[in-house]
Amino acid sequence: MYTQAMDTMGKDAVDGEKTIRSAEDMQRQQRFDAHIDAGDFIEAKDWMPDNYRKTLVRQISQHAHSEIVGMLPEGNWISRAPTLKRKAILLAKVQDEGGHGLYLYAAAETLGTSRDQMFEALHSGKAKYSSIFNYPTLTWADMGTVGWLVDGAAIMNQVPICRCSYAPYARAMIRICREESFHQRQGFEALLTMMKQGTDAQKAMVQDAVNRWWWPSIMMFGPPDDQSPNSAQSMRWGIKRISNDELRQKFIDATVEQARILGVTLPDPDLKWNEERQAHDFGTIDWSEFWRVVGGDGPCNRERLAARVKAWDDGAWVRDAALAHAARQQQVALAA
Ligand code: FAQ
Repeated sequence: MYTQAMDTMGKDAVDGEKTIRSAEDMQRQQRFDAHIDAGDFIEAKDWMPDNYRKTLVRQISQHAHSEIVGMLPEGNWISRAPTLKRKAILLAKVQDEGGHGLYLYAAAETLGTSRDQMFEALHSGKAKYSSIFNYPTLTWADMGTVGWLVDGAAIMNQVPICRCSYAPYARAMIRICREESFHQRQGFEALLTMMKQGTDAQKAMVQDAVNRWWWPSIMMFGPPDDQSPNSAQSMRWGIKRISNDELRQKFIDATVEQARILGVTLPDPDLKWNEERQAHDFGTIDWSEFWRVVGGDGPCNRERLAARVKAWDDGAWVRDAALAHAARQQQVALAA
């Protein structure tokens, strides 16, 4: 009996340690929950639950990859922009997207995931990036339409992320949103110029681009709320502030009026104002297309991934040279 008690005590000491550790964890968890409930920001050095960290890395890396892959459909048109002004605007926009990717990779790095790990995940096809960038940019009107609709959808989705509970992500998003706003406006202005001053052929080109980009743009917000596995927890944690469906509806409502000003038709016969809901009803989204594209079988998935892998491989000598230079500088500093 005594011996057993001794044994039990020994075990208890070990279990006791566990109890103390989990009690500490519980306290940390309670403090974390209280911060989230109060709408406070979480900083990189603060304690956070593992799943909160994982969810952030998943979303931020997915977002960063979207910006970087998103440079490709537009980069395709830099050498073919119709005027010097349009070329300068497009160059600046594509450079901005590169910058956004870098802020976001840096935000994900604060969570303990290295850039190499994120690139490896992208290049091996494990990591996701936005479905929208797997569609081709066939004409110059696609440049205006990507700015108007794709950047327009991106801003609608990203403004609430400026209030994301993870502070480094929220801070990155403030600057990104300012730039995205310019991107959306330049797209709208490029289309307005074609629609108001262009030839019939140019107007038809705009309408064709809008027809092709409309449905993929409204898919950007992600699956419907009742089929979105991550939404409930991300909303609870304040990572997402507004749901996929609510953002999609806000985007559609805002875009209808802009389409009227442009003089283009949105390719949805079921799109109409619903007085009772004070919102537009719209047609059924083809979610099988969305999941096919997300799963790797969109029109340009293979091309996009191959371009990123090639850029990575072609850049190996630059990374090697930078590392060799840094090592040399260190040697010089040590010798001095
Ligand atoms: N494409 O449970 P949810 C831009 C995945 S940047 C591909 O609802 P969540 C700038 C999702 O990851 C555009 N995959 O997921 C620009 C999840 O899979 P997982 C990118 C998608 O995270 C403009 C699964 O489906 N913006 O455009 C998509 O709660 C012009 C279930 O979905 C951001 O990334 C999709 N569209 O909500 C650049 C913003 N939708 O990860 C160049 C930040 C969903 O479990 C030119 N991200 N999935 O394997 C977000 O706000 C969220 O991650 C959502 C998805 C809303 C995209």
